[in-house]
Amino acid sequence: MNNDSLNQRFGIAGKISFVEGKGALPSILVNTPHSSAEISLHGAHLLSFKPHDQQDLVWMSERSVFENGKAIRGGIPVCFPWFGPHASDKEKPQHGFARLQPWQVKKVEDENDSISVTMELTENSESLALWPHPFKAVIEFVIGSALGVKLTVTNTGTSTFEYTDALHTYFNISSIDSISVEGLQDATFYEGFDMNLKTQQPPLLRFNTETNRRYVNTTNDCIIDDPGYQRKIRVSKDGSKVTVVWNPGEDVAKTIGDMTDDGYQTFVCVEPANAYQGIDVISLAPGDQHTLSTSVALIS
Ligand code: TA6
Repeated sequence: MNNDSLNQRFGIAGKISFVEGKGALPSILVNTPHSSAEISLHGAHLLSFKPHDQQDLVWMSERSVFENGKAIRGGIPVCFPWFGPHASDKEKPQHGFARLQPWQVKKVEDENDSISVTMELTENSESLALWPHPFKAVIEFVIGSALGVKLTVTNTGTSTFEYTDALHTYFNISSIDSISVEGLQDATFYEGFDMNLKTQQPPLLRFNTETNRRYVNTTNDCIIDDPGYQRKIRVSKDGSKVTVVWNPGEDVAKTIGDMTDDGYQTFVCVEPANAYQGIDVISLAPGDQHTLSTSVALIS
């Protein structure tokens, strides 16, 4: 469906419009009494969520590529049906194919103070070549004073499959040196790909180097305290036992082509996930479904 047809079917004057976004990829612009947002149909990728009179809550890389088949750097990449590198085939795309494919808009609802947008991805020749399972993935964004994102995967095939997923949220921060993340004290984590389990002692996580922690068995909210922007962001989640916290730090940032050398200074990823064999892999029998959701809100 082109933007004209999408506008005719789902557009709402002053609230929802479909436009040609960066790289000519179709984008949805959302405007509510509390906030504005942009969601790309490419990857069902949230690019912006901006409460009025605030800096954007999500970060976008100045150097992000916007191209069919390529991943966008920033916002909320949807990682599915695997998180991180593929378990057995490193040639397969990191974080799965959901963020690389066009999604279909299914529903838009105007609830006065908030607007919800629902999009869907199902199996296709490219997905089946990478992952041989029929599925339906439905993502619902609720844009209002807070941001809600809900990813529901249904097994539409005839045999059980397993998958991992994440809502790989990049938060826009004033400076990585000055923020902290609360909510992970006593949680156990793997650092990068080191499989020695550690425990976080301090109540606050601070950043002065590359950080790639995969906290396992935590369902806690996290609070990002950003004194520079004078705000605290609460990140809640459901349907997830793993929280990933990532910032590449100075040296790794230089190796990431679609990020400026100093890009790492202004984001932190806090990612609700289901990940890791034996820890939090979702197994779905035919007809079953699972929902991973997150809610992002400013604490006043
Ligand atoms: O969630 C953290 C992580 O898995 C890191 O290991 C890092 O690679 C990051 O995601 C970004 O992945 P990407 O494929 O988008 O470059």
